[in-house]
Amino acid sequence: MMDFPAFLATLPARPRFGRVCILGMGVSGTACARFLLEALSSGEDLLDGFVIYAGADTGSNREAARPFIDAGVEVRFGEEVEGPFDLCVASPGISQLSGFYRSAAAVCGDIVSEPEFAYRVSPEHWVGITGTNGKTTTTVLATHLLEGCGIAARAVGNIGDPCITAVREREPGTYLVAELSSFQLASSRYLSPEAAILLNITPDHLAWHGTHEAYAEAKMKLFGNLSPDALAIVDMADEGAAAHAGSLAVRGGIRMLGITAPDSLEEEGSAAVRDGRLRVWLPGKEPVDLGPASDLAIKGAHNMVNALAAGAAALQCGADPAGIEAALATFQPLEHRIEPCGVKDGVRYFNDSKATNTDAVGKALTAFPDDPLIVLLGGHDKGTDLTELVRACSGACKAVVCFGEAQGRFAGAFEGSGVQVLRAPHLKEALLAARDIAVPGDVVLLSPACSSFDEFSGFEERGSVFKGYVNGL
Ligand code: UMA
Repeated sequence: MMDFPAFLATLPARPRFGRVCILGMGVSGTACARFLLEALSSGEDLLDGFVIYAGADTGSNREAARPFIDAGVEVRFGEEVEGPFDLCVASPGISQLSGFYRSAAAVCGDIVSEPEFAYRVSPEHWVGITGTNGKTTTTVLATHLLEGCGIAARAVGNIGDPCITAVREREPGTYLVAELSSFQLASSRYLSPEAAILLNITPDHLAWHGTHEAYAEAKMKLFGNLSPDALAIVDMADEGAAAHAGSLAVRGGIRMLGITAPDSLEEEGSAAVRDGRLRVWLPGKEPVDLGPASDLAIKGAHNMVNALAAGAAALQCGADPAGIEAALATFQPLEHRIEPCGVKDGVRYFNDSKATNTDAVGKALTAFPDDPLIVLLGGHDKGTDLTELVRACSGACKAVVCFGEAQGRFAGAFEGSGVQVLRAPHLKEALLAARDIAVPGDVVLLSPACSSFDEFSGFEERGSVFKGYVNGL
């Protein structure tokens, strides 16, 4: 990594922050603090000092704060911010409606998210990806496509790698492909990627945003500052995304690419799977063929949207179509997302533990249009309406196994649906029940529509344990 003065010399403009405070000492807060400490220690005149408001006085916050305390940085615990500050960088977990955020907003000239802060430091070569579902796959895929075409890229943001760290470490010309959550977008203002993707909008994170409208508005901030030659990519077949994209068309001056239903009319500014092939027609360019959809290892209608969106973003960043087609064919599903995890006695097993809501399960079912499916549903019940889930499963499954805390309500919802329903106390028994009724050619899919907290620490642990059980069959 180049030294700090050399890094500064690569920036189009020298940043100046004034007096800064950081809210939160998790991944985002720690990365920001590291960057600011380095800026301060470098002797370059970028800021007039900074204070860390770590949040509650917990063991983990104290531990994360220790190196900064040792380095002489002022660290405070508690949620009362005493200003004034010119700039505040707030961690995404801290809701704009919280007392902590409001207390900071009252005494700070500007309050931004960590990706916005990173963007202000280094605004070139960004791709932004948001949506309720599919962000991570699309982010990793777009990065994979750029790299496959010889364009340096790094997947950053909500995916877990903070933008500010990547900004500091990147060689000039490297693309930052940022997965951006609504929390991060809510406190962004100038962020202006070269390609901005909105995959879908369905209700989520109500507690943080207060209303669904506020959640959707936060997502739309991704498009707030697009330059005239940037590209807005929106799945127009998704009701929520299309409803909000209308305002972009009205605003004008934005190059838009709408992803449309399979075999819809091919026109400039659209992308779709047509005659089984991925077709992308960027505004002002020639239509491009990115190869057969059947070549992709990621399956399902939603993954076709992800592939079209990532392909379009890569084209926008200068990647060549042949390189994109080749890279699409080598991309493998991410862990816990319709991940193949074994074949036993002619039965194929898939781990889709990431599907913690009914919407995600509906999408997973489209990955198996011709296979007899047995789906494992259950875990910690989120209490959401199950009508749509039952409808989707009735059309696509030969059986469902309901397990965990949610088993009673889920099994009840399937009564009279015509689908065979089995019940099991936990994930392991659910898998064994599925195995017992499966015949060669069937698919057993863990796509639980629930969070995992009745039995596991998170969807990752649930998925890993499931794969272990499958291995043991
Ligand atoms: N804190 C408070 N008050 C609060 C919430 C948090 O004081 O109300 C403090 C905590 O004490 C702690 C710090 O803030 O010191 C934690 O910050 P954080 O919750 O924002 O989490 P980070 O560790 O900074 O991780 C964040 C994202 N987390 C959230 O958005 C909740 C990570 O996404 C992201 O990978 C990381 O930044 C790097 O960009 C995780 C996530 O769950 C994976 N995202 C949500 C999702 O995908 O659904 C949006």
